[in-house]
Amino acid sequence: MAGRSGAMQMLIKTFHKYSGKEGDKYTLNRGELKELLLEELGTYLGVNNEAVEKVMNDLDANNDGEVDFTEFIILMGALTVACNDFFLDTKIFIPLTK
Ligand SMILES: [Ca+2]
Ligand SMILES: [Ca+2]
Repeated sequence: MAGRSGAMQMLIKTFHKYSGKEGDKYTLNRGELKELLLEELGTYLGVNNEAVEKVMNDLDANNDGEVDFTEFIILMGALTVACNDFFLDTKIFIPLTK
C-alpha cells in the first residue's frame, strides 16, 4: 500500500508545483498545464503546442479554461493506461518464469 500512497502524493505534489504559479492556486491554466506536461512528461510523450491544446480541451470537462485536480487525475489515469499498453507492446517486462 505504501507504493500506492506514494504515487498519489507524487501526483498531488506535481499538480500543486505548477497549479500555484499563476491565478487560482488550485487549478492549472493553459500555461501551467503546458509547463507541467513539458517538464514532467515532455521527454516521454513528445509534447508540443498542439498536444497541449488537445489535452486542455479534452480535460477541461466543465469548460472553465482551467484544469482542476479531478480533471488532472483523469489525464494521469489515461496516461497510465497508455504507458502500460506501451510497455506491454515493447515487451520490456520479461516474464521471470520460463
Ligand atoms: Ca494556477
Ligand atoms: Ca475545468
